[in-house]
Amino acid sequence: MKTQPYKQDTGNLAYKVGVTLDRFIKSKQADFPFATGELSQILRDIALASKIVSREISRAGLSDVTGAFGQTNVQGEEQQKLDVVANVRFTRALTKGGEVCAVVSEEEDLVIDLQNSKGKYVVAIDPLDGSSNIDVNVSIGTIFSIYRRKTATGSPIKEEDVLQKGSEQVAAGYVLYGSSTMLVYSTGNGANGFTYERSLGEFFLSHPDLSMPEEGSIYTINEGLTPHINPNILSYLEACKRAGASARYIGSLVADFHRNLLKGGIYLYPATSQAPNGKIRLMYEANALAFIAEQVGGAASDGRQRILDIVPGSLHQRTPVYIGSKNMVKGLEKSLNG
Ligand code: FBP
Repeated sequence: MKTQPYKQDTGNLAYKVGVTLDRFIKSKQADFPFATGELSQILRDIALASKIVSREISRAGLSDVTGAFGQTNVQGEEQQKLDVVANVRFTRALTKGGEVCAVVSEEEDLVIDLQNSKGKYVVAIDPLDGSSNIDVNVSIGTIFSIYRRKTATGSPIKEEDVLQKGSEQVAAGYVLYGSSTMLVYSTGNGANGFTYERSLGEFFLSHPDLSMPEEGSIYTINEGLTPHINPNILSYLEACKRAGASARYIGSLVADFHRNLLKGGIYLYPATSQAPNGKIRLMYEANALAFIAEQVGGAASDGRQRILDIVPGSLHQRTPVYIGSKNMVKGLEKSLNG
């Protein structure tokens, strides 16, 4: 039978739409030591849930998902309806995907055992980050960490499967629900960003091989905390100001982190006299962003050590967080520890 080779159309008629997240995951699968497609499936599950959550957020004012849900979570925080919606959407997607055996969520007191005897992975997730911004149409996000379980598949979930150091993450990332919805993730070979094309229902590679400037001119802290923090941090902030740095604070960790990743800067959530371990949760906020930060050439510290070296003692433990441009984090550690 006569055939002809496929000729790439070079005209603008059918302009290229770019690399979809799915194709990218497939193309990078070989980079991953345990490449059997399971991790790829988990990333797809997270992408699917984030598309649904992005839709819910974008139409929140038109549907009854704004405001409080009427319950408090283990942190004693009032759950927002969208917190609960996001928690259900991500947990359901990870369950249906079939590769995860347990989920640690900001919205759940205990580890969720997905009763999945073949699941090799544990996911820690902050389904909706930036709760104070949910109902005021300011950027919010989702943060996720992926670990391989330590014990044999099918055996009961043990503490060692869940309370793993951040350096044990096999993948991590975040979704930013901002002027556009973006997903940024890493499997330990650099980090890439994808933008959601709502009309096609697809994430497309928009920010390949992300890198964070080693130096920056943005500092990000809730200034309201300053009367209650270590004076050495105040001197560091004064030095930043004298060096011409600008203050930027959205109040959603994912959005503040993402801006500083692209522009250079440092996010600080220190210990305070009221909260000696700070506010940010290690397992499903700090660890994932620290993984990304290091993959793009930045740094993440609790003031004394790498966030990724912290040995977790409990699911919802908090940690002081200094994350962003490498030289700025180093400068902060120097100010803090003299
Ligand atoms: P949650 O919203 O998921 O609880 O996350 C914590 C957080 O909202 C971060 O996103 C943000 O950076 C910080 O707390 C804001 O804290 P504060 O209101 O004290 O400035």
